[in-house]
Amino acid sequence: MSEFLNKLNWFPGHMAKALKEMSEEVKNVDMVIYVLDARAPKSSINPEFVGIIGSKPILYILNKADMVLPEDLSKFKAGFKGNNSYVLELNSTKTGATKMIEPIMTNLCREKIEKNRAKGFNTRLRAMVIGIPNSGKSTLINNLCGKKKTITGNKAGVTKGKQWLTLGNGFEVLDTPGTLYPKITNNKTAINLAMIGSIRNEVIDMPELAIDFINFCKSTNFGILSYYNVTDKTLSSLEILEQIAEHKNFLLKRGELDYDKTAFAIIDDFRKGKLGKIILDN
Ligand SMILES: Nc1nc2c(ncn2[C@@H]2O[C@H](COP(=O)(O)OP(=O)(O)OP(=O)(O)O)[C@@H](O)[C@H]2O)c(=O)[nH]1
Ligand SMILES: [Mg+2]
Repeated sequence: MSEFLNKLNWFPGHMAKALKEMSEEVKNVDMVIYVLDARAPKSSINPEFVGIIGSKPILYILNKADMVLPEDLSKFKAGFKGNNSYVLELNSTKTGATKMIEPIMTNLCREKIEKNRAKGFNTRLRAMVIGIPNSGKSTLINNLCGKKKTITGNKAGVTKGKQWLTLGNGFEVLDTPGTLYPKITNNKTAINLAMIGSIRNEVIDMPELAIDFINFCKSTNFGILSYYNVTDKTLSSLEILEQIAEHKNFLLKRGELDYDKTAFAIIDDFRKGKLGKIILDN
């Protein structure tokens, strides 16, 4: 358990309920569309989904691909390819970005389609869209529909309940609330999920998370911090946070540095892509 997570609230009851509902709904679908966040493709895997998906075909979407470098993302693609699965990089906010999805769905479900065709009837494919909170499931569905039919927002927990949508060709997709899992034992995974906005801000110790992120920059790509004019590699992560606070003039009334405001600003800058195209997983 990561220290910056408040143990009480980060796996709320509605997620447990949603996971239960998904294990029921999966019986009614032909395949699953599994939306991952390209900024953390490995950390966006929810271990609870394995049992839910079973042997259904899976289309993995490496969503928010516009926020990372293609050459970095391509290293992660191989892990998602398989006999019964396909992987697609996507920017779901771009009009028309999802036009390849329907042919891929048809291809993944060709056995069922052929069986039905032999019996003389057409197949209207049904897919359940799943993923961690804030990965872009509802945005992807709106793109598929060609209009805004679901509510979206850049924070965890926007979709509250399941919702069926019909696409132009009669295919049906089920939007589901983003879900995490009861035990995130890997600290790095927890940090990444928090950074990409998959865990509600309210249960995160922001200064702790910002320090963890600065540690990540120091160990992988110090250049990220040049956004804040930080160039001295000998500084500790706390000293870097303090330098950023001074640089931004984030002070409390008594003239002390405002650690909370600074931490929130750094995390927000990352989430908005201002710090560059960064993949947090390795
Ligand atoms: N840059 C970028 N932003 C995206 C993309 N897809 C979604 N977003 C943004 O990500 C945020 C979350 O999108 P949603 O569609 O609400 O995410 P969700 O997975 O449905 O979230 P929950 O319902 O909370 O589980 C929104 O601000 C979207 O505009 C993408 O491909 N690229
Ligand atoms: Mg949603």
